[in-house]
Amino acid sequence: SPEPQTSYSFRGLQISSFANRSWTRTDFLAWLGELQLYTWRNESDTVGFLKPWSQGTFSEQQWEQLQHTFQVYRRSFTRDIWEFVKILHLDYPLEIQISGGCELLPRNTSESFLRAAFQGKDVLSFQGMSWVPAPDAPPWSQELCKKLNQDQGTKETVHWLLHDIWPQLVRGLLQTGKSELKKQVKPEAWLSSGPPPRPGHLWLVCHVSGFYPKPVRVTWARGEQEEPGTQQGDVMPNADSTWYLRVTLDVEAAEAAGLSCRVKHSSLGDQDIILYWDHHSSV
Ligand code: 7LP
Repeated sequence: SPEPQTSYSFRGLQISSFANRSWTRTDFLAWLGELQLYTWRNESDTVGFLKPWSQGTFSEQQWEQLQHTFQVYRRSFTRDIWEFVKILHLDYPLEIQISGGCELLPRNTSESFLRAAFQGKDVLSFQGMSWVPAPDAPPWSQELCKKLNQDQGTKETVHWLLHDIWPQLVRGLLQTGKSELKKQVKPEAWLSSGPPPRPGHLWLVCHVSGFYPKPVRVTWARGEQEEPGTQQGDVMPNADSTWYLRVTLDVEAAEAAGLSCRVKHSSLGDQDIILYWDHHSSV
């Protein structure tokens, strides 16, 4: 059952496309929990803030230093890949995705990861103090890791980002973004019937809309007993940055009486929303 979120994970994604020998672009995106905080498009020289609190508790100067590290990295990365492609005889076009993240754990500890994918498949990750090929990666990823592992300076920078900077950034963001991160918005819920799936059956739909944050549990039940065959849809975004979900049930018309839809959400505390099909006036 959903609980007020107590831990937030920080996630960064780099997407690099190399179309041919000369055309390439690299974009970065990063989130704290479900909120995107940063964007850095290929066309831009600087990292863009998507929230007024994106700088966390870093000073202007600390942020400049961090940004400079990333500017150097972006240039070097592109140059490196062109070189690797030649050495390893890889074919264009190629897509490289690098994802990294950090989770704050109890007792002031944290857990971080960094991994890279080539053409959508994992090729390597950073473990402890070195680059390691992914299980089932192509044979050249051994060679690639060997080469990357010779660069002590870069390994130290990666370790510093993963284990010092990211956790520090996240701790700051939890302070500067506090009110937005703690935001709770209650859902409304209503029932409707969909097109009958087959003669003598009803298609019951329970709509839940306007809730925040995203975790929610919606079930069809008879008394306390959850109905088998409940179909949960995908949680969809509303335009006002709240969420929407519908949960459906196919039942024999005669069995619809006594069914209810139950909504559990952190904003509701213990006060689940319960809607009874019997009370619902079908049109
Ligand atoms: C920052 C260090 O991506 C994701 C965060 C990584 C931050 C790394 C850095 O920019 C490059 C420059 O290094 C040189 O200057 C440094 C000081 O500025 C140090 O002195 C360093 O010793 C010196 O060498 C460096 O060029 C680096 O190689 C850039 C890229 C690093 C990198 N590696 C991991 C991901 C590779 C994934 C490739 C996957 C792939 C490759 C080829 C084909 C298919 C798939 N360092």
